[in-house]
Amino acid sequence: MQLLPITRAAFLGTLALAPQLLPFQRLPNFQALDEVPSEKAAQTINGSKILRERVREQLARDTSLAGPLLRLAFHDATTFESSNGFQSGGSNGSIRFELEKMENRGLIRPLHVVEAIHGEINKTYGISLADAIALAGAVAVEQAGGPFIPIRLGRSDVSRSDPTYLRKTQRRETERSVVAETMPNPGLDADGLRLYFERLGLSESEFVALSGAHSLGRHVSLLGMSPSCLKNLTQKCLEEAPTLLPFVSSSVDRFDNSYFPALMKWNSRSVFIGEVAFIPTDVALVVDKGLYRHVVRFADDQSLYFRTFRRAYQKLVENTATSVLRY
Ligand SMILES: *[C@@H]1O[C@H](CO)[C@@H](O)[C@H](O)[C@H]1NC(C)=O
Ligand SMILES: *[C@@H]1O[C@H](CO)[C@@H](O)[C@H](O)[C@H]1NC(C)=O
Ligand SMILES: *[C@@H]1O[C@H](CO)[C@@H](O)[C@H](O)[C@H]1NC(C)=O
Ligand SMILES: CC(=O)N[C@H]1CO[C@H](CO)[C@@H](O)[C@@H]1O
Repeated sequence: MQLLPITRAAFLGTLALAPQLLPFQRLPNFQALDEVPSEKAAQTINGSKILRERVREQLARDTSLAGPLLRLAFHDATTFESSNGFQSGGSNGSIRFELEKMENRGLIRPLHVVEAIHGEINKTYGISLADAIALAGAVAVEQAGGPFIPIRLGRSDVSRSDPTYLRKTQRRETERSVVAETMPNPGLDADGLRLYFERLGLSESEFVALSGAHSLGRHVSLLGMSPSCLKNLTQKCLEEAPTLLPFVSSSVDRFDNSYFPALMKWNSRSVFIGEVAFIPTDVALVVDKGLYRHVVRFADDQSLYFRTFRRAYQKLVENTATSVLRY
């Protein structure tokens, strides 16, 4: 039974995190799974293994893919909305149809990588493109030095884009707390972030952990762009931007907790202008006392950060998953 060790590992992964994540589902009988892994589960195990391995190979060749692959998975998943039996968006491969959106600039490259790998395996293993995107994001984290993240699969692919606006706009007192769009607005303040991520089932510590992914990858700078691009900033200009600056840390291709000490350094006003780049939601984690508590904890304890990030990633991408097991 070659499948046995993988089944056991996948199951133990599920078991360890089961209390928070599978509140309404009965856990499968471990013994039964070991003895008779269903044909479909066996296929999924094989398919996810192959897919993870292929993504690892790509990342070994080009470490700068880690940030974009993780961003791809985030952007496919965060559009989820669920209220009163109505559900839309979420991790369902719709990102293919959303590349024109400004916030999705730079995602063509990682999408092509995932599509190419997915195209090789989907006929045999029945893994959707949405599953492949979510798995690739998890592999990017692991390969860049972060935690191993098993995830539930069984997503369906859709053939259109997700809505840009939420059905229900939410806001608290402040002007910048208004949550109207399915993608997070980079101008959200602390209350806006709370509202935005509450919708996705994430706690404060979990969304602060997710923000830590800003330590991975680069952001587009307008420095060095051609005059014609500066006049008309098209998607092509953004895709091919010559200057990509690190966000908050210089270890741009490493998944680590360096984001949090960087925020603390900023808080103590000891960061030089031009040294790092923050967006307003980063700053929101510093100026809000409740959120800043988590920044300090994660700066102090990388393994706590990894565990919290893993849980947050699973919650985010599993909103549309249907399998009971994690792969
Ligand atoms: C899964 O992979 C194992 C080992 O490579 C193979 O023996 C088995 O037949 C595969 N099962 C399916 C359903 O693809
Ligand atoms: C397999 O994936 C490729 C690329 O994502 C897609 O073009 C093709 O239609 C898929 N085929 C099946 C059978 O799902
Ligand atoms: C900007 O570039 C796009 C794509 O090349 C083009 O369709 C559009 O007309 C241009 N806009 C202006 C104002 O030049
Ligand atoms: C736009 C769209 O069709 N979104 C779908 C994404 O997938 C989830 C789960 O399958 C559906 O609930 C959404 O409606």
